Formats: sequence, structure tokens, C-alpha cells
Amino acid sequence: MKNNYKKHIFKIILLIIIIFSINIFSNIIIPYNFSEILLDQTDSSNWIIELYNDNDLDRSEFYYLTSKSDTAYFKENMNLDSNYIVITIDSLKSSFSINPKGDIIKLHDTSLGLVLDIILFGNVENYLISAPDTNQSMNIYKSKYRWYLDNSPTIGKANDLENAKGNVDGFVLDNLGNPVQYARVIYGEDYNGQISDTTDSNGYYNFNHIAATIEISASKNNYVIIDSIIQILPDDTIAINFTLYSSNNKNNQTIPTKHTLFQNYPNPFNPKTTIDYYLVKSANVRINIYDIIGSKIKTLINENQSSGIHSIQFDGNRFASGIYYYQLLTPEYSEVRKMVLIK
Ligand SMILES: [Ca+2]
Repeated sequence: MKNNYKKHIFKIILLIIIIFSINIFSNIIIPYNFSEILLDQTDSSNWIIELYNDNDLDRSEFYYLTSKSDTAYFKENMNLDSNYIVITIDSLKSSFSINPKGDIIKLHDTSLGLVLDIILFGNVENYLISAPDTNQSMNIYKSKYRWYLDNSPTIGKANDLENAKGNVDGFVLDNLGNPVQYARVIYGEDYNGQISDTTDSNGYYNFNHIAATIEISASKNNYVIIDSIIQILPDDTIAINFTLYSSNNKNNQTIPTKHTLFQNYPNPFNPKTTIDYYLVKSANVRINIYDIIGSKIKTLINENQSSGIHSIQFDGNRFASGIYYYQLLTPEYSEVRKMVLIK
């Protein structure tokens, strides 16, 4: 009888240890992420944020949201009773407003001292996020690296792609205006990999995909890749035409007439990206990388190079997410472009 009692005590202790271990383990997994945001463009204090919970742990009293200038804690009695929790101003101990034209919104865990999630809201300039209109929500995509706009918000339940896709189409032409057939046009990436289309005999391509800020690029063997960052709007069509330049030195009439630094690709990137540049004549070339405040963080190349198209890869593995600048520098020429590392 006494032995049975000991067994029960042992089982209870074991159970407590298991529960405690699960809690410890759960804390390592990020329990909340931003999932969807709805904001009134005319009233920055009128917003709704949906959080997504990766597990069933209720630790809501430890979490608080902050905008760039304000902090607001969750009310203590808030419970997470499903995978989705909706935060409004009424759900917070103190209110804050979100600037519809750009704000940084963070989700903290005070007990762990962690920033769980961060949004650069409406920050189109940095290619990281689009700015939703009133009655349009901003949704996280499955990969969690990308946001899209939705004309039919689903606050409180799983995000979907209904009314959240836009059309992109256009033509790929060479510099003489002739259609380029079999060019590969890449519409960014999703969780399955690259999304691409191939031009037909008219040089035409088209996509119907998520309304996100995306990098779209066109390429073909022996042509220089051209790319562009664009905002796709839901239930809308945008036309993007490309002009491809031959990278073949034999066609001198089709190549640039001065040293040229091309936009890196992919961009944004993680952690590697390629930088192409064209030299009209041989020159001593340096390719420098600068951080956002203009400090030089790396010199990729410093050597004499022949004329023509060159290509160099930059590995941002050792560097933090953010905006960087790359510079093509010769004794008589300098050009700078921007790139974005997102980890
Ligand atoms: Ca949703």
C-alpha cells in the first residue's frame, strides 16, 4: 500500500517534470507571430492585429506590443483559446497608434527578453512590406518571409488568398524592339521555390499571384538580367515590360556605352546575391560594400579587369539584415546601388 503511494507520488513528480520540460521547450519556439493587420488610413489608432500562435502555451501576460514610439501591454486576463488571437486597442493596458505611412511594430516577450516578431509597416521603400489601404489587410504568407495584401480580410482565422492576388504581364523585347522568345521571367519566390514564366513568340509573359512587394526579373542566355521591385495590388493588373541587352561582346551596338553597375539579384537576398557590372574598357576596379550609415564593410574586388560583363557574388552570411550599398569604382567612374539583406 505504502509502495503504491510512493509510485503515485513518483508518477506525479514525473508528470510535473514532463510538463515543465514541455514549457521550457515551448519557450524556445516562437509562440506568437504577426499574422494579419487591418488599419484605418484616416485614424491611426483604429487598428486590429491578428497574432498566430505556434503552440498552445498561454503566456499572454508576458507579451506586449510596441509601435515606434509607444508601448502597450496585453491585459492580464487575455487568454489564447485558439491558434489565432485578435489584438485591438481594447485588448491592451495602454493604447498606441500606428502610422499608416510607415512604422515599426514589435512584439516582445519580457520574460525572455526577446523581440518575437517585427514589422516594418508600410515601408515600401525598403522593399520589405506593402502599405495596405483602409479595409485591406496585410497578411503573412506561408513562408513567413513575405507579406501580401488582401481585399477580404480574415481576422481571427487562417489567412487565405481570396481577393489577394494580382496580375502582372508584359513583354520582353531586345534593345531594337524585337520580341525575345523563351526569356525566363521570374516572379520572386514562394515556399515552393521560384515562380517563373517563359515568353512566347511575341515576347509575352503573365502571372497571377500573391499581391506582394516582389522582385521580378527577366533573363535569357547571352543577355544581361534585368530586374525590378514592384508592388502587386490585389484584384488589379500591372504591366511591366523589359528590355534585354545582349551580353555578347560581338554585338557592340547592343551594350552600354559607359561602365555600368547593374541591380543585384536576387534582391532582397539571403545570404548570397550576385552583382553584375559592365566595363567599356579595361580598368582597375573596386567593388565595395557599405552598410546603411556608409561604413565600408567589405571590398569584393580590387584588381585590373578586362572590358565586358563581369559578375561577382556577395555573401551576407556574417552581416545583419538591413540595407546595404554596393559601389563600382574605377579611377574615372563611380556608381552606387542599394540592396537589401533579409534573414
Ligand atoms: Ca487571418
